[in-house]
Amino acid sequence: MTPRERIVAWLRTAGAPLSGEELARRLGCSRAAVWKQIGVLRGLGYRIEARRALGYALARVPDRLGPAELEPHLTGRWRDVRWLAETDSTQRVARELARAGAPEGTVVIAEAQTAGRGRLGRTWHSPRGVNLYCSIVLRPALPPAAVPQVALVAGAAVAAALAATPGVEPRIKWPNDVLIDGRKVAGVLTEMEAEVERVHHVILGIGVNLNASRSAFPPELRERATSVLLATGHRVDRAAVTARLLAALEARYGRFLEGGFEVVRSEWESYSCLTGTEVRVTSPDGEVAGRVAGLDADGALRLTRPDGTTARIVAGEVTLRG
Ligand code: BT5
Repeated sequence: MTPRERIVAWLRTAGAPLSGEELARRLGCSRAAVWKQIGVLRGLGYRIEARRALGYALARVPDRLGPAELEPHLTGRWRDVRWLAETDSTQRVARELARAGAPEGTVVIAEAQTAGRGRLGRTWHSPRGVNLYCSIVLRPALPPAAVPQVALVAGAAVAAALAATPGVEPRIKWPNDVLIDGRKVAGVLTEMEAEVERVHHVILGIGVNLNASRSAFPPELRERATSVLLATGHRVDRAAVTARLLAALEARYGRFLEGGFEVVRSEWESYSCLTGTEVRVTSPDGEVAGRVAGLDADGALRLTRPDGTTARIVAGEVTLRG
């Protein structure tokens, strides 16, 4: 954490004002330097009151997803959060960190993305300051073919984190779109660097629409996308939801590494909106139609074709047949 982030964290947890002298002692700098940092924080939207003879007190924290805002909510071990006011894509930033040796659990969060990425070259619309855009560096000891399962694990974690918000009933559309009322609220993207047998790193990207209003979406997305605000009528505390999601993900990812996808499968299926429905899947191997029977132990989608035979789909796009 930077000195400013440490000041915020201390003021938040102190329960009483902290004197400039105390802050200077903790930071190992002069009181004038503390005073300067307080000025910068105020400029960033923190309301810090100076109480005569007592010291500084934090009256309001801006709605941001920086380390200082997340810190009080974080419960897991992933605490190295790199915050950016804006970037092209958190995937790009996390990949560079991973190449430079960043450890598993390093999290990159941006308030806005100018070139947010979806799968297959699609874009992820990333308006400023209302949603969550994060990428996490993972270093699973897995063969490359098992990496799509990480995205399924992430989908289950996103659904579980959103389900904790009153009034939200998330569903997952295979492989990992998270929907509320049939509209997409979150997307997951995994990108990896690997050799034939060994994964170097996986960059797990998660975008969740939290407090975006209808007008925050471009017209072509308004019927297909939603946010927690649009679904419930209530704004959420973005920092609290983000921390909940990271904890949900860390827990499931840990269980998955130990026990395989099988350990997460039943939870994933409990959120699935496809089981029992008639679908058409477009995959690199062509098109298959059938009724969704469920997920295999490795995360492949199992379809029952009209002639009763079973198809296993490992990658593809699902459309509902209605
Ligand atoms: C995804 O792709 O759903 C994966 C999205 C991952 C985004 C995160 S944000 C943090 C990290 N950094 C990045 O640059 N990316 C990741 P896909 O299944 O291909 O879905 C993309 C499609 O969803 C688009 O073509 C649109 O139709 C739709 N879409 C775009 N932006 C959306 C949004 N904000 N909400 C809902 N739908 C959206």
